[in-house]
Amino acid sequence: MNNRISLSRYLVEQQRSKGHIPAELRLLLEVVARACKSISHAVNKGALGGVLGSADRENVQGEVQKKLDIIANEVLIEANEWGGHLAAMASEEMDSIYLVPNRYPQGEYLLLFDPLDGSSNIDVNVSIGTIFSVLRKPEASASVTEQDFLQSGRHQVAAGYCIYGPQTTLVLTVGDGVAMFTLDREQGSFVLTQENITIPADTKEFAINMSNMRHWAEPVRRYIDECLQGKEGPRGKDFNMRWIASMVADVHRILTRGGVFMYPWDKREPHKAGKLRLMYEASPMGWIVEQAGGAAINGQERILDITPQHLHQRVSVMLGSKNEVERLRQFHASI
Ligand code: AHM
Ligand code: MG
Repeated sequence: MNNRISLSRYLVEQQRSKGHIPAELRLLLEVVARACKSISHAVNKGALGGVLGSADRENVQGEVQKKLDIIANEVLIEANEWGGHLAAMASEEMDSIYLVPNRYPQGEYLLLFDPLDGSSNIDVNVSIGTIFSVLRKPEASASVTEQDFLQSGRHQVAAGYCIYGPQTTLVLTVGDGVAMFTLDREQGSFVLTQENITIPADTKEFAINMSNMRHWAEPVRRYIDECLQGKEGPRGKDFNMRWIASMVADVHRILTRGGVFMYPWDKREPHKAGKLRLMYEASPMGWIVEQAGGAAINGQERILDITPQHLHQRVSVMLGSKNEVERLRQFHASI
C-alpha cells in the first residue's frame, strides 16, 4: 500500500520533475478534487440525502435544473472562492461569471465547470460527473470580465472530469498526457490508478443519440449508415453502439477502450450550433481526448481552435479514436 500515489503526491512530483504545475495551480486542482469528493458523497446518498428530483428552476439555457445541479454548483463555488488561487469562475448553471469576492485574495486563474453533467441520469442512478477547465487570466486585465474567459481550448492549463459511477474516478490533464485517480473512500483520497492513457486509433464502437437520426446532416448520416452496414458494408466490420446520455460516461468509456462520440448539430434547432457547450464540455473533453492520442472536431474544425464568442456557446462535437474522427472530418469536407 505504501507505493500508492495520491493525487497530491502526483501533482507535487509533476511540479518537481517537469515544472508543469505552479503551486497555485496545484492548490486549485486539489480544491476541485475536494469539491468533487463532496459531490460524490451527495450523489451516493441519493434519496436518503434528499438530493434527487427537480429544483423547479431554469438555467440560462432554458433547461430545468435538478437539485443536484444546484448543489454541485454551490459546492464548487464555496470550495474555490477563498483559497486565493482564482480570479473568477464560470458555470453552465450560472447566467454570468462569478468574481471572487473582494474579501478574499485574487489569484491568476479562471475556472470553468459543468457542475453536474448528465443531469437526465441523476434520478435513475446512472453515472454522472463534473467537468472542469482551467484558463489563465489575461495579464493585462485588472478586473475580470466575461471577455477574459473567451479563450480557445488551446489555452487551457488544466482540464479534467470526475465521474460518479460504480467508482468515483478523477481524470486529469495538465498538458502532459492523461492520468486517472480512483477515490478510496476509506482513506478519503484520490489514488493514481492509470497514467499515460491512450485511445486506440481505430474502433468498432460509436456513441450517438440515434433517436435524432432524421435530423442529422448528411455527413453524420453517411458515417453512421456505413457503420450500420457492418461486415457487408464499406467498413468491412460490425460496429457496436453505446449511448449513456452522460458525456462524462461516454468519454470515460472511450478513454478506456476506444470509440467515437458524437453530439452533432442537427435540424431540430437549426440556429443552435449543437447541444453541448464549448467552454464547459467540448473544450475540456476535447483536450483530454487529444492528450490521450485521440481527436476532437466540430465536423470541420478542431474543437481546441474555436475561439468562443460568448460564455454559453454551443458546439457540434465529434471526438474519440483518431481514424474515425478523421473519417468524419473527410465526410464533412466533401460536401
Ligand atoms: P447536461 O450538462 O445538462 O447534463 O447536458 C449534457 C448531456 C451530455 O452529458 C450528454 O451527452 C447529452 O446531454 C445527452 O443528451 P440527450 O438526452 O439529448 O441524448
Ligand atoms: Mg453537461
